[in-house]
Amino acid sequence: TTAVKTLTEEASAFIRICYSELGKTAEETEGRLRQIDQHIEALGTYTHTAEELRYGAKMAWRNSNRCIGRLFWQSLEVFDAREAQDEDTIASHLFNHMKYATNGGRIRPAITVFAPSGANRSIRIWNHQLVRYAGYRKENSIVGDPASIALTQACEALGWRGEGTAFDLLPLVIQVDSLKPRWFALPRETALEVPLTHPEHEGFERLGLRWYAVPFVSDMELEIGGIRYTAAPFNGWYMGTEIGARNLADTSRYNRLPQVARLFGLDTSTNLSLWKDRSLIELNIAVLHSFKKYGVSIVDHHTAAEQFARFEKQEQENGRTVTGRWSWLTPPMSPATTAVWHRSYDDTERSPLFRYQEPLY
Ligand code: HEM
Ligand code: NRG
Repeated sequence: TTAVKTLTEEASAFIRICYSELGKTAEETEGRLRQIDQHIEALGTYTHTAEELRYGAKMAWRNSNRCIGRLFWQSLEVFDAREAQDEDTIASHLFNHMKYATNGGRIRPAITVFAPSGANRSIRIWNHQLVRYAGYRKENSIVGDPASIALTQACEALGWRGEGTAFDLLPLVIQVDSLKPRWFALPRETALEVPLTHPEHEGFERLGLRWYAVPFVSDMELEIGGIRYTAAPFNGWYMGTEIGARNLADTSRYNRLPQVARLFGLDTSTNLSLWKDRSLIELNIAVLHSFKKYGVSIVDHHTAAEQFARFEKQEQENGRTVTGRWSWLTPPMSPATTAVWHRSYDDTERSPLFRYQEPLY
């Protein structure tokens, strides 16, 4: 029963909510709706004001059902880069965003919004995240991040060469329209990284583990009022388990639990020793400890779940309901110790929102 909505309908649904939350008068709202109708009539599309873009991006974060970090949705910094046309200008906007957000470790949530897709134009960032490690398939093994193998091959096909370590930083890959994409190596100061140490085990640093400071998701589309922003990279800060319980632990990612278990002398010959569980704890302690020691913002999953409960309360107080996806909101460690586990969530998708788009490689 999902009727296809027209651009005019989507625009008007967005403007009504947005303008009411911003405390605009009925005259302002109706005037803007008439103006948008005329634009769509004449041009087939319309252009958001800077204020609509700013608030629409915040609403999209607020509507992100899989995100546990939504308490801070109002503090999002929105960079309007809709005028950027060529790859060099786009890259320099991205580098500026990265420096602003990284902020020496005191991470600031931000989004940069590039021109929306239109009749014969589109801007796409090929990277899943602006900072991520390459992955190389060897004879009998994989070096680096297995999740990056396809993008790494695409970068190599464009002429990029990595050093071949387990933690090579991939370049940015930017595509404008259907031109050949161009790649840009990350300037050192745009990609802060944290070497992992353990508060009680000196030998831990010899595992040579590290992770980058800021998750900048760069391959999702931001849709506001029927307008599709195909390049709109955003960042917050990490929840520790994303790194310690998934990126470094999953067998289909860095798969480092066996090494951690050996370091701590755990019995890996039987499930009964709970060596995976104990290794997960030690690895996650190392992640939180190292980020703190390095002065890089991070949140543990217990605090994040408490903050999410405050978000739910705050939304309720403002007369709004919260949508969410339980299977993503529930942290991958000790899930039943958080309140999220013991509840259910309505996974209805509301616009403005972030959605996946087809990879171009
Ligand atoms: C997903 C935490 C900021 C939008 C997630 C996930 C976590 C998380 C833990 C699940 C990731 C996974 O399991 O792979 C946080 C924290 C933030 C934050 C701690 C700190 C401020 C943001 C911001 C935005 C955002 C600034 C957008 C403006 C999203 C979206 C997803 C997501 C769209 C789903 C991603 C996907 O489907 O792959 N967040 N987030 N988050 N977050 Fe947040
Ligand atoms: N799990 C992914 C990152 C997904 C988004 N997480 C955030 N977003 N914290 C990973 O790299 O582990 N954010 O905008 O802060």
